[in-house]
Amino acid sequence: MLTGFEPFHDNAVNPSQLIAERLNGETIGNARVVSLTLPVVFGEDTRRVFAAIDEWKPSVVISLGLSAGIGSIDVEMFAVNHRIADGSKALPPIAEDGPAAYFSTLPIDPICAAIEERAHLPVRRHGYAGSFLCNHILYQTLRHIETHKIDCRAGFLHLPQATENSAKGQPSLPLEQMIAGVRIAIEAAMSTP
Ligand code: PCA
Repeated sequence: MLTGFEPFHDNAVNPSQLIAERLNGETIGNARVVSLTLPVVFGEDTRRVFAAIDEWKPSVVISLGLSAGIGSIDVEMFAVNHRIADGSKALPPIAEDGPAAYFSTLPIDPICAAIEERAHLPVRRHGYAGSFLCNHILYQTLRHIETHKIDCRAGFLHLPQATENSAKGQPSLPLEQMIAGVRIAIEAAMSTP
């Protein structure tokens, strides 16, 4: 299962949505991709993802999001238990009784190696997914899987702006290349024991 996010803030286009939609229905290796586009709204993101996991029973969930300003595909290592709150500088916890962090359960190094060697794209193994919706969806997805004892791997890839939609001089990657990179990441996630 692949998730992307709708446009948010001043990003008129979100490549994560375009990539999730493009790969929807594709067969990669022996896996069929099902995609979901999420609104950038705390609570609505998780409501839809939990329902989809429970209905589709995926063996792998890869969530995608835009990180405007990066020039590589960032494979996130973990999600932390905090989130941005409206109108406040405080970072309240996502789950009062939750652990400080959840580690991605994707095979991160094989994914990075596959993106670099087979898609020839810049890729980084990255610390964590921030304080906004991308960290939120990763934390909550991993928490849902763990607390319900679901047999499923999950993780997150942050993407640069698509070159087609970015201002001149801004870091970006062409959309088609990112689609190829995510396809290879899915293949690596599915084929790594
Ligand atoms: N990026 C944001 C939220 C939605 C998205 O695509 C983030 O990095 O949290």
